[in-house]
Amino acid sequence: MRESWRWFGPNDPVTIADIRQTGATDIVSALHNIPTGQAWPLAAIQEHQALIEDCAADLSPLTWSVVESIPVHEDIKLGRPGHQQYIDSWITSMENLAECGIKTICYNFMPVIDWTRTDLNYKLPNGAYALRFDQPKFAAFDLFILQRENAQAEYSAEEITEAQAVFDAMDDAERTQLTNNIIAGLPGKMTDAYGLDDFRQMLGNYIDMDSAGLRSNLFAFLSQVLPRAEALGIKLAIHPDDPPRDMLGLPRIICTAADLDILFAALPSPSNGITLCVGTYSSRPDNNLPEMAKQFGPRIHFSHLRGVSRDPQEQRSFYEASHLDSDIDMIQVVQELLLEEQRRRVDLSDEQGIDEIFIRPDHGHQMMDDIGKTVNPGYSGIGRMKGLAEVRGVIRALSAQISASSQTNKGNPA
Ligand code: DNO
Repeated sequence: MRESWRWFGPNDPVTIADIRQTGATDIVSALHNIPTGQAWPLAAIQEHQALIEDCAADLSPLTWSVVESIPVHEDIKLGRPGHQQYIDSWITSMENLAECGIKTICYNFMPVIDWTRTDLNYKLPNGAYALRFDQPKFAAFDLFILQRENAQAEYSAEEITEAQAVFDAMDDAERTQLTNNIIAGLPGKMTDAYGLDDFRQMLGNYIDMDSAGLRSNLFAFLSQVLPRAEALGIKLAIHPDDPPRDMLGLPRIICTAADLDILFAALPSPSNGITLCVGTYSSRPDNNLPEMAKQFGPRIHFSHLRGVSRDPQEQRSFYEASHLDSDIDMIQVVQELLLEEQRRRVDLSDEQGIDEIFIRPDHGHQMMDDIGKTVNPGYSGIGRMKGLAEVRGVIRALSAQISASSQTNKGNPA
């Protein structure tokens, strides 16, 4: 298992020198300044790689191992005429990354919005701050701020009344804050910042698109990308839709184990894989994370480790809990990932290196010296380091157990 850490580039307040102190060995990054749809030039990748990897000989080295993400142009998701140029650029970026030895690529296929939260400063009882998604607030945005056409039909009368009350209780500043959080506020988003009018227009492009249509556009994209990825030794790792369900009238197609079954039945290429984002998948109660880690083991190339605590009354609302204290059994998930790596080891001869799973502490609380600093929401320094340290302890303890029991089994063949 390789401990990685997301770095947003030279403007990230958590610097490469900071990351080195966390003990992470690998970096997850992207060229965020290149507009969606344009190919990433080799020289730009090399320059970014040098920022990460060049260091004095007496410092612990860091390696840019994972890309998160190469954004997928909306025209590809919409299957619009002329979208082929964007697929070609995506493939060129992938080829240039392979040339630099960067071979794990996370991406997503969420229309219009990427990940979404309603509160970026949800105060926890211990005084730290977490990210939160509040369903009634989201409905208030959809129904009364965005005033999306036909939105009313997607909510029950009770939900509309509740959303109205939430909306009425907010002042203008809170409404603006909520709007910004949803349409423009989060780091690493695949969409450019826009206003409400553009946002409405972008949503409108999907008015006739259902899940089947979006899925067939994903498969058309992948059927061009995967053969090239295979030839280059690249592993693609699709990130789930966060939160994992349809929203704002948009279809979302990577939400459950059943969605992944459909994906792999259609495109079994070994390069077709997933980012097991534990926090995202566990934002709905019908996803069993340890089971998914086991079922999709060989397809997991990258994993975001964090958990959520869902609201007992409204299971679509959640906050991002501490890495080991959430609704999911993180220890069991890590155990399954380690067992998967062990299977990979058995399947290969000793000389071949196995494809280790890259993990990163996903999101962290804003705590201690993070508070009062400008940090990218979810991407604090101390909060994430706490998450990484906790998860590292679990990995070390379980790895020791797994290797002890495999030694015993070797000594006592059945
Ligand atoms: C949030 C992230 C997402 C993710 C993309 C992957 O913290 O997990 O922004 O990077 O959706 O393509």
